[in-house]
Amino acid sequence: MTAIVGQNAPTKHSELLAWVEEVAALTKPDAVRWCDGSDAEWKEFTDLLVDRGVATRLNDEAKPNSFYFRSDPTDVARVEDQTFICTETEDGAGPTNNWSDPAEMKQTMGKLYDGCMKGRTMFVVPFCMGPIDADDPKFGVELTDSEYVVISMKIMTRMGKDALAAMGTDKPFVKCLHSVGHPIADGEQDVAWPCNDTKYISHFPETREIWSYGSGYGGNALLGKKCYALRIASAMAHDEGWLAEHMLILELTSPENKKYVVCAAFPSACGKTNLAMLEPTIPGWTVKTLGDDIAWMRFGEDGRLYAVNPENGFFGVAPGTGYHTNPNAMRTIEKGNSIFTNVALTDHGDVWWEEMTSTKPKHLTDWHGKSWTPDNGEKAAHPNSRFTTPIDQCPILSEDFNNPKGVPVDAILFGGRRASTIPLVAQSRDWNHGAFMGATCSSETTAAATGAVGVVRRDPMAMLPFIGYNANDYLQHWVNIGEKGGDKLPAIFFVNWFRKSDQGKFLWPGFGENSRVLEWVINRLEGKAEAVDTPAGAIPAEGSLNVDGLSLTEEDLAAATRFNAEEWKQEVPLIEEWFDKLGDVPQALRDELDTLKQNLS
Ligand code: GTP
Ligand code: SPV
Ligand code: MN
Repeated sequence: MTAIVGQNAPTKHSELLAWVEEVAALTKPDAVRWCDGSDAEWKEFTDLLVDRGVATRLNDEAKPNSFYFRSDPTDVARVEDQTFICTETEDGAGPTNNWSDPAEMKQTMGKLYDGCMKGRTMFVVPFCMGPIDADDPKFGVELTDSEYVVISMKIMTRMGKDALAAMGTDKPFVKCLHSVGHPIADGEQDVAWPCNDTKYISHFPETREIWSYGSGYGGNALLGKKCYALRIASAMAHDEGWLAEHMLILELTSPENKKYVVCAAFPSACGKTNLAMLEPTIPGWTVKTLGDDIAWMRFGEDGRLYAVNPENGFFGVAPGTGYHTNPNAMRTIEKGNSIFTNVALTDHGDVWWEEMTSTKPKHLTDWHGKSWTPDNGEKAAHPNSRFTTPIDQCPILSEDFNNPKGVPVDAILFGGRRASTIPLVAQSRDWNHGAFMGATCSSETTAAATGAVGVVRRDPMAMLPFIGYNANDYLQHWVNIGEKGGDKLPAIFFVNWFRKSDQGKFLWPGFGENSRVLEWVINRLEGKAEAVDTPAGAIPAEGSLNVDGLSLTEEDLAAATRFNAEEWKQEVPLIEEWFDKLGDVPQALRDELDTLKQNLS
């Protein structure tokens, strides 16, 4: 094994070489291959996957250079139950994470990793999260036995030889170890989607390592994404005084040609990709995209917070995406060079999913590989089926996407999927009130993680599954950032596109119409919009939200935007319960809860 690793290694990074050798000795692959991220490599891998019958090449006229995968039906989402934060003390992982002692976890997983790559190749995938020419580039190397992961990492990160070269001989990097956990015995046939019923997604924030086993699904397997850019990076950010957040980044230009940057944190499958690429329905406003899932925010020399998207592609929820909801996502994927997972396949070799078009195709092959017709009563695409597509294909990508300094943030939105209580938009009084809004953020669970869907749970800053350390320390970190940043910090708002009528229909039309809320947010910053103070924050005064041309009844508008004291009185005990569960909540946030209670009484 040593010979294979040493001979063709395109680096002299001694720590990397030693680690590759160590992992190869443990996992025992048939070969080790260093990935360069080139187009030739992509072609080689995708050709191979198609030849093996693992991937389907889509019709070149519809989606050039694009590939379709069906996963094992049990491997379709993040596995939060099997996600661990392994810190020296249990307190390090806090009250919201699964904890394991690092040594114990390494022992358990070491046994699983022993020989787990037999019959496969181990790929060495160097990557950088964020621009490689940043002052302090954040490198990672993923060792994986999955070709699907390699080609996905090419889309999602700055992957390959440039990242490896920039790592030099001694730059620090996050060690990301991944195996599908499915060795191939001599003479055995591989399966289309190798994985294992035993899964572990383990993080060692103190030593900046990730060990993932048993799954090929996005958030479990593309380790640059949630594992690194949120769980490990949030721990780095805590130590280094910045923020790693589950946020989209968008740039908004007003009719006066003034630019603003808005970041927004919504839980998984709650509208980040859609808002990030929004096509405003109100005249004079334009949106450009910087990111749809993760924002790293650091203080600039002027004391403001600057946001960078560490990713290089979109891993978007397919169902619900169409020209009527997110035309810019459709334009992005139509340029091709994309991967589609667990959607349905048309008879013409193109992809389809629920609500992509208003009329359903007459016949499809569904995500299980079964023949599907509109009357069979089943969803053709899995609710968490995804497209993986390069960000530079987005027609409205901001010119600042590759700017290593990032863009100065004017406003932060927190949001969730709540059928009641939470108004369409509310502005916080100040940073700590905004941090309280974030800390108490709640949402109905979605198909992005395994488990029940539609259950309301607290999801602080939409980071519940992604905080790589103690959630109370994380919340204190937000309070500390407030003290450090003072009045140069972004204003914080709360939004809810998902409030429902008594009949169960969404009150607010959402999607492009959310531009009206963005306009109100900017007008608040400019002192141009009237608001009414409520215990939940400042909500639009009558007439201050632009509803020109919006087809919505007065009643629905009122119901979508209203503050309802009765609903909030029922919310308070739920927040108290949440704070009790957290235990050691920062005093500044407990004070906010007291203020809320006083204001309600
Ligand atoms: P992750 O990638 O899991 O982090 O999800 P996300 O937050 O990027 O969510 P995304 O934008 O992909 O939206 C998830 C689902 O919510 C899709 O089915 C969308 O069609 C739907 N959705 C997004 N925005 C809106 C909205 O404004 N109103 C309504 N009703 N649905 C929306
Ligand atoms: C999410 O679940 O929030 C996602 C998809 O963005 S995953 O990469 O699986 O985390
Ligand atoms: Mn996400």
